[in-house]
Amino acid sequence: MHGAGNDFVLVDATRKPFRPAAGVSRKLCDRHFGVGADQVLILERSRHADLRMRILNPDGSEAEMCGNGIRCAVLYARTRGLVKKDEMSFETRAGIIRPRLIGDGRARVDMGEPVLDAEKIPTRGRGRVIEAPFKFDGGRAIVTCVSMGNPHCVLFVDDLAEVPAGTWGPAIERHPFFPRRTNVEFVQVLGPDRVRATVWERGAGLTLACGTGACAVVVAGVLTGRLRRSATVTLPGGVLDIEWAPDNRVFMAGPAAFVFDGNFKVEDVKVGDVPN
Ligand code: ZDR
Repeated sequence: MHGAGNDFVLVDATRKPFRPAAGVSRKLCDRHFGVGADQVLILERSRHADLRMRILNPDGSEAEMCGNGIRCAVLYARTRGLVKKDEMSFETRAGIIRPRLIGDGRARVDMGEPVLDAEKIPTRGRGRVIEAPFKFDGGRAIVTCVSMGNPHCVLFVDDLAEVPAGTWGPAIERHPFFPRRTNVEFVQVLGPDRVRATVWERGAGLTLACGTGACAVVVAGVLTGRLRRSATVTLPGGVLDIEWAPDNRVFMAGPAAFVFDGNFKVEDVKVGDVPN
């Protein structure tokens, strides 16, 4: 499945458990030696919500939340009859998330409240990290940090085309200021309710879209006086509509789509095939 080009191998583990060994997500996500995806999503039964969603990055790390993934998960669960209602709840490491299908393959998701407390994001900063000067291997920038369950570091730039996202991204992702590493958003403001962004994802690299990242971008844009509370974020793979509501919750709306169904045997997933 994919959401705005952020693509996933979604494993339905509601009937048969799927607890992959380390390295399996790297193999499945590999576009040459595996299926090819930005993340592996695992759907499971939950005692606390309609379903549980786990998110594995290609490097094997487990993410707390995935905004584009949760839209795919709600579409999958509804279409395949796992849950027989348009609005449902998903247990994630970032808490209970509530997506709702709004027709035409689109979903609107209550992404919860952003976390701005520097230590909780987590960062090694104190208070809030808003428009903070930041030096890293290969450059310097002004950054704003937000957690949407997972950590994000937002950089506003004058011209997105000029930004070396492929080298700045990994340098910032692995900077010791971020104890659990971070996703990195490069953002060009086009107007008070429009931005263009590129995302370097923790554990995944450059992707075509990032749902939690789009939310973090709008929160950072509001906090720094650049954006209104409702804005569209254009990513390389599509457009997401984000609203930071007066009750402090962030809502995201965007597309989700099936690509194909397939089967693989876990024993055929030979992790050692994938070069480092
Ligand atoms: C960016 C993301 N694909 C989404 O849509 O929110 C989430 C994937 C997880 C991310 N790479 C992380 O936090 O490690």
